[in-house]
Amino acid sequence: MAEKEPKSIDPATLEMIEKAKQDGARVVFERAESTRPCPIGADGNCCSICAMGPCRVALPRGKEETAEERRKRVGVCGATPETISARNFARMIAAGTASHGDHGRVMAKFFLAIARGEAPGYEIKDEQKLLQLALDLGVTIGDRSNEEIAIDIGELLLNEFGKQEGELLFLNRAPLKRQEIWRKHGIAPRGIDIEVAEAMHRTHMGTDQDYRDLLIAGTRTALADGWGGSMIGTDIQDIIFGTPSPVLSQINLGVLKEDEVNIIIHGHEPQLAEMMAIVAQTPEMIEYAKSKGAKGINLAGMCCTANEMLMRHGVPLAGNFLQQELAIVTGAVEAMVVDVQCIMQGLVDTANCYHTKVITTDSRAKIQGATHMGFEEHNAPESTKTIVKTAIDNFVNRGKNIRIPQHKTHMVAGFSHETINYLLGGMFRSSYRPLNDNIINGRIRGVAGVVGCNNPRTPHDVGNLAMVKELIKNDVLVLQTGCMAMASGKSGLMVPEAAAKYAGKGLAEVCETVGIPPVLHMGACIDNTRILIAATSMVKDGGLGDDISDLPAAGAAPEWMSEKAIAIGQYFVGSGVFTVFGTTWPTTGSKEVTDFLFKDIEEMYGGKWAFETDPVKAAHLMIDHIDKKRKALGIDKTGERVLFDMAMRRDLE
Ligand code: XCC
Repeated sequence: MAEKEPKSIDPATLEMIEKAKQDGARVVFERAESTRPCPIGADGNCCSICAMGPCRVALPRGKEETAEERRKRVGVCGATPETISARNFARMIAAGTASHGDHGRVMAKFFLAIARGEAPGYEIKDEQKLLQLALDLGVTIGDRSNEEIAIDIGELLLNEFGKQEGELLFLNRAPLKRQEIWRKHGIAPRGIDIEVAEAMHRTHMGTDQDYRDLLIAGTRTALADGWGGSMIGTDIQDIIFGTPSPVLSQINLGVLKEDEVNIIIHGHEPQLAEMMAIVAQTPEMIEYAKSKGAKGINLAGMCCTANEMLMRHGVPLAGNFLQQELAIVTGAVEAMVVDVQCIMQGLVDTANCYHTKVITTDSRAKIQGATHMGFEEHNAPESTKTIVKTAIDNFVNRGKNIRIPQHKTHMVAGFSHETINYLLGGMFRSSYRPLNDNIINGRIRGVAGVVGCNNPRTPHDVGNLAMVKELIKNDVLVLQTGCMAMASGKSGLMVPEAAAKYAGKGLAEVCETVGIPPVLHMGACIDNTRILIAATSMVKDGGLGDDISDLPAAGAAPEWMSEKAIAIGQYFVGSGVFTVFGTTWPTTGSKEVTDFLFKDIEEMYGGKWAFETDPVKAAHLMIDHIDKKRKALGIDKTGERVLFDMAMRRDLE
């Protein structure tokens, strides 16, 4: 990043970075300057999996890659740069898959607890989705109660994690051709945990030392995330908490309120947050807040828990990943309540400069210096009340140094696959037909998923905005999740009026007719599976080929940072999608590995990776790919629209 370049495109973020400096509080933007990335590790050229190393196998500066140099570029065990690079990459996939998988497993157990009446305060909210899932999984419906059906479904899904052989059940949701590709290449995952465990074993010192084999196994692991752990998580969350439908809310640090108790919920698993949304609004808690001098309780979200709460309750979003510490810098946050994933340890240090309490709630994610208040699902209302009360009690400790940036933007979220289906086709004829038709007639050029994180190695939200604007200007409908969805929300791209302002003529016309924004918020990162299902529905609706790889579609994560993002990218590639990442690429240290991921893999799976740090150029890589697919489908030339009269119709019959 050039020295003078602003650290963010978002004025609220810039304002709080300044305030942090004045207050002597450390935040991620500053740490990213003092801790530069290790160039050897960044290229995937460092192996630290055994105690003979860590071994660095980078080509020394100024040296030519001669055959002799090449022979020297190995670890103590003789591992080549390809093996080291592929091993590191496969381990990233395994960690990402494990994280989403563990989330999905917790949801499956939670679902069973609800069905068995062991989690008071929760219920099955979406009966239709429950019954649909029962049909998909072959669970008997008959005249059984929802709970009885749910127990069977819960047991089946929980079994997906420990299953040792066969195939994951949700693979059969994919287009038939896709399933054949997976089987042909031996990458149909057997179970979720076994794929993660095997990836860890293969990458142990002295096991799999063929980079292609490692990457193929890595793809199978990633598919166990997309069509396994994540998909189970999304489906169950919809059944328990409700399938999202369009909801209007607001985003950015300006949603915090000076005269109320501000509680931020941050992380990924929504069971506590769901209860928090209920408990924080009870008269008992509001009265308690008033007794401490506050006007009420203001709940706001951060990262993916925020996306979950936004989609189902319209709870405002305080911001995305890089804004977590900045919320504390406002001086107005009583409690930062966190669960799992993407929670910076730096929160505690920032909070020490203010009155904010950082409260960890999950037994798997404690932070030294934070207050741990374990959330008990079996006693959820009471345990949530204790957390909310702790936040309220902290209101009186607020200092005078409070500044809430006056920036917030309206946004519409809640575009689940079911909602898109309904909006396009109506309740009784819901289908993707209108979308497919508009792609075929060229009003919509294609579809792009732009997802993923923020990364302080690239200016905050800049890559997302440039990419998304370029795509919609070129009539590409954009689907978003995670922190990138929030970036678009903050920039005003997620309201229906954005279509006329930013979208190309064709896309704008369709958006205006249906009444949707040109950029659709589909949820948290775990909900990238909604994009897989949407893509599958497009294939099944006909006219756009017979596999996901035939669709005029592409994916991207311009500001990624987490291992989960790599797992997601790899399951998209393994599902046939061209996927472009920005910021940095972890295998540049090995030409062979990079070539395999960027070229050769396409022959096998129909999808491949690309890396491009310029978001507009990256958008054009996606558009070029979309055009290539349109051409292959024979829909690249938009013919004259012919209106058929009755005589012409009769001639056709
Ligand atoms: Fe984390 Fe999901 Fe990335 Fe955001 S997008 S930084 S993974 S919160 Ni998931």
